[in-house]
Amino acid sequence: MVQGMRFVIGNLREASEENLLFAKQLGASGITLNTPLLAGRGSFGSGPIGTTYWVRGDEEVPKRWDFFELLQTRKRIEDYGLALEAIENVPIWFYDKIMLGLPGRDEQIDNYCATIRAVGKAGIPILGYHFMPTRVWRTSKTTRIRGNATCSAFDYDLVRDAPPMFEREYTEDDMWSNYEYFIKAVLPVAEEAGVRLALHPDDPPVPSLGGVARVFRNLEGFKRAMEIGDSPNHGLDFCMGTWAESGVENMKAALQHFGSIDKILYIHFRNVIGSVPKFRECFIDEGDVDTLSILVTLKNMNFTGFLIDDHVPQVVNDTEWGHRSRAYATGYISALIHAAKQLG
Ligand SMILES: [Mn+2]
Repeated sequence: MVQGMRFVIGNLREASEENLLFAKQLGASGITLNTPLLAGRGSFGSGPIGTTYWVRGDEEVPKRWDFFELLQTRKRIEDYGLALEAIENVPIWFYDKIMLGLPGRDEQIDNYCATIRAVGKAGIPILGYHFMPTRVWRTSKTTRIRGNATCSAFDYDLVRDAPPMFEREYTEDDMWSNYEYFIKAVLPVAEEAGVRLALHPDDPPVPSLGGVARVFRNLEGFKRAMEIGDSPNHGLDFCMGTWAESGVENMKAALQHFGSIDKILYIHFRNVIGSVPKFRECFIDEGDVDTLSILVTLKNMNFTGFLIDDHVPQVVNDTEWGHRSRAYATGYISALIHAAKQLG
């Protein structure tokens, strides 16, 4: 199915009726799921996804996702007239040993390959992933912005000397070696399964956090990632926010480079104010990125992927997921796409 540039609703944990109706009502053509609540034990039936037990630390915690649940999830979404465009991120415990090069990583790789095969067989075209064993860092989650909304912010100076998160420190060489071991094992499986893997940048894009080097923080790192993992089934989950955290010009250079070689599979479309060592998140209409010009650039590149909102500020009386704020960001993105199609 070839479609033009479009927006979908992202960051959903489950394909609940409320979520799917919300996406449909905002005019989205589809959704993405992020770290969905899948049982991963071959459940053949009963009930919508997300109602299955899920106890972290319990022996029932799954190690992979299975075909039937993924298939039922896709069909459920399509029954609401929406496409399941991608799943972003397996749970971190599916591949923590892979990222850290620990004993047991081969078992995790086998399971990751099984997940890729299941995703492909279920007809889901993209699996997004990141390679951050220390995950996303922010030094404030309650920064006050416009109208007393809150957002997150980051100041590298406060965490440069943060204690290591693991028993040892991991250098850039360590992380490259762990990454190479992983991507070379899983990409052939993705090719066979007809699944495209999309790499999200390290957020925030700083050299190291918690004793672990962050190698996917700039153009050089991403070029190297795409060389090591050289395959038509490998590309970018282009997080505009994260790239802009390293400076708007760096973001534009990466967009130009990877957009022109058709490596951008989809976009996390958010804005940011400031850049490392210090930045804060913001409403989509107030950041450093000229968002309309980015849409025009994408249009002129004949970008045919999709855009989703990403982190959004917490506004008054919103839900924890942020329905109000996400509706605002998504409506803004929808209008930008419409405007860019008229311009350029
Ligand atoms: Mn992102």
